[in-house]
Amino acid sequence: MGKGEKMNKKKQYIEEELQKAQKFINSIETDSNLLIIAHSDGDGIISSAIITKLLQEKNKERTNHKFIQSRGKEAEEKILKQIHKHGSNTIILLDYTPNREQTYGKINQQGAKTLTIDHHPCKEPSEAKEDTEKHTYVNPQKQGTPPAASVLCHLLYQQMNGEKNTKPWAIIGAHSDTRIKQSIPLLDLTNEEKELYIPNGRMNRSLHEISSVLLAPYLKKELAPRVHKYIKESIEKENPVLIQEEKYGRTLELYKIKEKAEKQKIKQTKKNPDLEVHEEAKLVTVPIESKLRIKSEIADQLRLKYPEYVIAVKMENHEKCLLSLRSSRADLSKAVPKACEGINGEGGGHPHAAGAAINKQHYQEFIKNLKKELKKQRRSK
Ligand SMILES: [Mn+2]
Repeated sequence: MGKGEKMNKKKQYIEEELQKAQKFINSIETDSNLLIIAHSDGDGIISSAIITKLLQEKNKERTNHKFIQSRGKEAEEKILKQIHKHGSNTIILLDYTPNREQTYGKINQQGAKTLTIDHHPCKEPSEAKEDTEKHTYVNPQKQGTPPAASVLCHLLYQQMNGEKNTKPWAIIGAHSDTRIKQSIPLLDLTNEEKELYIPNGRMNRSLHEISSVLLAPYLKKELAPRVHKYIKESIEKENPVLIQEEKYGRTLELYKIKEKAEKQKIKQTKKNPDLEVHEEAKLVTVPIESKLRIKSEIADQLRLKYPEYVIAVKMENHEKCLLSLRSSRADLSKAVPKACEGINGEGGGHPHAAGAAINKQHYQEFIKNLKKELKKQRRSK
């Protein structure tokens, strides 16, 4: 099969998957109490802004938002609490799939129906994948790497005759998730749009800046709903650079935090204080200390510096070790959950980018397990 043919097949498959979401959204009653739960990164925030816009155009306006940063048991308990607090009967999960057994069951038992639009590999075995009357799951994993969640939301918006052009937003979401390559071919950009958004095949600088600002909710959680609001307004005004233009106005705080993080990041990346190299497993562990959430950015930087290795950047809170892992070769979406088996900790993500939260007492064991898994993967290649 040729490249173009493959892409057409993929497009068709994604379109079919999204028809399930379309059916779900059309079935929402006007007086429904909606709750959108999204990952608190750029991709999640943009996904939720696009879907909120769509719901508004369909006169389904009673919507609450909750942005979730971590994955695992505690996060999922928070989700259940939020649903209870708002008395929501319709839940839309974006860029985020609860992985614990029973979480969907518990939501659906409370009488609420769920729509999930995600692109993360789904943990096995999972009840998430089974569509039921109350539960719709859209995650096009079957034909190559799926695009970013915000691209899926953009395509859904288009399918449902959305009034605005959400392409630039989808590009920003994809960039913030390092999914540009998988996402661009699905956007059908005109030459004019290409020139505007990705001149010379790279993201336009102002879009790039917006993408950087989207990092702020990572650094300061309470900013996520505000960033969401700015983006929604920007989509409404069809102005992708609205946030950037207001760099000196109401989004100034975001830029300040971002700047501070940038400085710390450079310092930490250069310093590499107690960097530990586990040669046999091709693993580098890097402990850092910072009040800002910059570990994933540092992991990204170090991966570029050491492409042969898996990078694990570690930060600690009172009870847990929080890790951002990056790799160019190993499949972390398999190795990290495996390394968590039998210990007090949880983790997972994409093949080349994953995260984990491990109880402090079990950290050494986690590293031991991870090394074992990585060595196994290397042997089987
Ligand atoms: Mn994402």
